[in-house]
Amino acid sequence: MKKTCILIGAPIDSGQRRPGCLMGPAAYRVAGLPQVLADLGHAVQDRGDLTHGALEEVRPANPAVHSLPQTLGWTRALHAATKAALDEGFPIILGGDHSLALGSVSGAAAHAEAQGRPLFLLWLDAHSDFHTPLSTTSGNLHGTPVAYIAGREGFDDFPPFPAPLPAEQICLFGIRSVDPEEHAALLLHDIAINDMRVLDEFGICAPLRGFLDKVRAANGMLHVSLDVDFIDPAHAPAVGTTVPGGTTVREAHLVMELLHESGLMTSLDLVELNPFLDERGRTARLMVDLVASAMGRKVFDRPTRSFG
Ligand code: B3U
Ligand code: MN
Ligand code: MN
Repeated sequence: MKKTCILIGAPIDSGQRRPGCLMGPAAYRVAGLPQVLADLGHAVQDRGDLTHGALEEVRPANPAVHSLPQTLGWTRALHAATKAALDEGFPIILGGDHSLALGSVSGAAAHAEAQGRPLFLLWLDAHSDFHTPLSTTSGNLHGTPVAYIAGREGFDDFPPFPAPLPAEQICLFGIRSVDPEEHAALLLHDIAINDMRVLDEFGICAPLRGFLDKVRAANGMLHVSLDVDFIDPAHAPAVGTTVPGGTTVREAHLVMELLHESGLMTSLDLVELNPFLDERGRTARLMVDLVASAMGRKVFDRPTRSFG
């Protein structure tokens, strides 16, 4: 199905401490994302880069937390932009660090609520990002969006999340770095955690198909949040928090191809690309190729599983 892709640049660095993610939107454009989508037959509207708007003075309850006013500003801006874009087409948010998902997913949730449809979340990441602003020890708010989305307490400074997603509607995929407090909190929630152990044993297909079947059965919307570190740093080096043991290029493409075949994905974040750490643009180009697979690029255009 051809879509109207709405590109929203989110040049955000404030959710972590290593500068460079703010160059992400420019790198995706330089790597040819708009043209790749157009060549696949989609309409493309590039809305340019957002700004975070006016900043309020807020002091975090946890002194480790930094850049809270900026993160709140981005959350509001991305909430509004993603919600509005969903009325018109398929938003692709070009990050920016993962704190952008505080806004993009809350915007998607508000849209889904207005449609009377449940929102599902596929989180493709080495990290579980399940800290709250109270529990984080790094103080980096890019480690918190899943907790916000799932309705954990500790987000008093943030706009209330529209309707926190029940655990069954969240699926973490590719996980291999979880802090002790996140680990304890995740055990209290019934979120599907497909860590690398699970993916090594069962592969990508079975767990992903299981989740997509749930989305389809519920007539749900599906937001996909793709963190560069989902992919092994050997293939995707342009990321601040490299964690070895990630997915291969082939597995990552397969995830994207299954998402495309499902026809279920309704919005997408591309996060944590730090072009300053890249090797001649290879990570940016890989991310663009993954988006192409998610949006319909195939080696052969034939029905799936026809091998005869
Ligand atoms: N859990 C750690 C590390 C981390 C989370 N997300 C990323 N890194 N990219 C933290 O700082 O919260
Ligand atoms: Mn992340
Ligand atoms: Mn990560």
